[in-house]
Amino acid sequence: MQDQDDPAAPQELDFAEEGRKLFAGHCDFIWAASKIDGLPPMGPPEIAFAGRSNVGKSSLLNALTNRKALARTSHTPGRTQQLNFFALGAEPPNERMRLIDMPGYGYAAASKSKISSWTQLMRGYLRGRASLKRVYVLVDGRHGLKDVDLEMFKLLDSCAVSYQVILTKRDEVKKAEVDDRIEKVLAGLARQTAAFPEVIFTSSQTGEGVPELRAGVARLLAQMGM
Ligand SMILES: Nc1nc2c(ncn2[C@@H]2O[C@H](COP(=O)(O)OP(=O)(O)O)[C@@H](O)[C@H]2O)c(=O)[nH]1
Ligand SMILES: [Mg+2]
Repeated sequence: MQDQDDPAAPQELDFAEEGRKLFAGHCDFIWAASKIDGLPPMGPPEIAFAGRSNVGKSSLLNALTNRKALARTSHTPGRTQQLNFFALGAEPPNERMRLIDMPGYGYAAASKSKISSWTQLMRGYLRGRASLKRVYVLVDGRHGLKDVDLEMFKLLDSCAVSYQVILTKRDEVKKAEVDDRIEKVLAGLARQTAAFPEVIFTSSQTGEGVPELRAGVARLLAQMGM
């Protein structure tokens, strides 16, 4: 781990309990935006979850927040091309932070107009959203990085938004292949300026990696003094 040698740096372990508490609290859907002029007013820190369609985004959001169907809201047809906002920790306006479920990308059958409205919405949100602290880009652990993921990294770099890769579906990956999968992602990220150089391998089915991700979010909040 990157900051293990620095005695002043907070250790991930210290944030495990913080992270658990953060995600055990209130969590509710508060807002959906399909156009850039439809965003909610800025409030507490925001973290967003992005990834290819079917990567396991909804499942991970549910696992993180211990819900069965929190992110089902975004499953409703017609809502998939929206940014869905969830309040975490308490009800607005006292929520500690917001989770944002971003519209999936890389869907083979997507039309040109759909892709262009996706790009407009994403770009509009990613630029100039001061409260957005990090984007977690989910990548299917069975397949590793795809070209569309690299496109997403480019977009995030160009918007100067901090992001971190989360591998999903660890339960479907052979133990012997886990380290290699992580190494390959790190290598693919080496030249991406805004990428956080750590990968968490999760499974929404077994819960592996979920406490680590919660702890990472708690550490992020702590680093901002929140
Ligand atoms: N084995 C396994 N399957 C998963 C996991 N997470 C999601 N899936 C499956 O992958 C498919 C897509 O998941 P979903 O969360 O809807 O993906 P989304 O489109 O990114 O929101 C569903 O069939 C899920 O059951 C996981 O951790 N392990
Ligand atoms: Mg989904």
